Amino acid sequence: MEYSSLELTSSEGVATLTFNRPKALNALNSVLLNELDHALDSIASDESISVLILTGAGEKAFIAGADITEIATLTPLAAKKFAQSGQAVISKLQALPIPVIAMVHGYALGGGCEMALACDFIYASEKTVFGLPEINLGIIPGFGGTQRLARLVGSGLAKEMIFTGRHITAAEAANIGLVNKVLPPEELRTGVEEVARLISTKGKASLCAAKQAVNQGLNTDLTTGLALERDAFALCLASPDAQEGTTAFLEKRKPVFKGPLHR
Ligand code: DAK
Repeated sequence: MEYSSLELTSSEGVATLTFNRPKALNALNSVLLNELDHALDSIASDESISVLILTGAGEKAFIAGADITEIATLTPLAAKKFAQSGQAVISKLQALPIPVIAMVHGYALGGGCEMALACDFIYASEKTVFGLPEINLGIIPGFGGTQRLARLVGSGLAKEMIFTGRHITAAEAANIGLVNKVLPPEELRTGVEEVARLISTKGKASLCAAKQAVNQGLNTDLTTGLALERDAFALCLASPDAQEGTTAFLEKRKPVFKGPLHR
């Protein structure tokens, strides 16, 4: 499929998906969300991709939110469809069986902040501005912001951001645990690619199991989470990568993981 609002590239197991509507600060409209849905399916079925990086085109923004021009024209029925397909694609992103890193610069507002929150972790440039400004439009976040932000930074800080709609800096975002690492703009890509390459050398089955255990465990109590971890651990041991990892350790050499990922 040809994309008009996305760009997908891949090199040595690391794919980069770029939101590409720079004139509208990469705002999320239905065309982009449909393309994202398609791109995620093709990434999930591509055994050569181990890690995905998400980023935005242009200097000014990762994503400045859902496309307000489109939201303003939605009938209630169209709004429901937009909400359903938007939430489904963001959930698909979160459930992708490979690690996903958000490489964020400039504005990451509303749906853009929520897109980053659905990734496994976020690296940001010093010039990033995060915020959930939906309250200023008389609406609330609808791509999981009320849920994922509260789980990540705690309900008090999440409510303060959502109730005020205020922008926060990258430094503040790192301080509250929204962002893992803040880098100067010119070092962001290298920093993200470095960690992506490191992760891509690990076993796919164990990465997938670890991601699922953390994600599913966050939605349950500790006892159930520990049971999930036990099962995921047992499944990992059935993978060729576990054989390779333990054998390599005993033979005092570096492991070479070749997958496959049980998708
Ligand atoms: N949508 C559409 N166009 C946008 C946009 C957006 N979110 N943000 C920026 N643009 C466009 C601007 O209209 C402008 O277009 P032209 O006038 O050049 O044609 C161009 O991008 C450049 O923007 P500015 O001229 O405004 O640039 P500035 O540097 O002056 O300001 C800014 C940058 C990011 C501070 C400002 O553009 C801004 O405040 N943008 C809106 C930010 C915002 O409010 N974002 C939240 C959107 S609401 C739901 C799911 C999701 C959502 C809701 C429900 N359901 C599933 C139920 C999510 C909602 C949102 O994200």
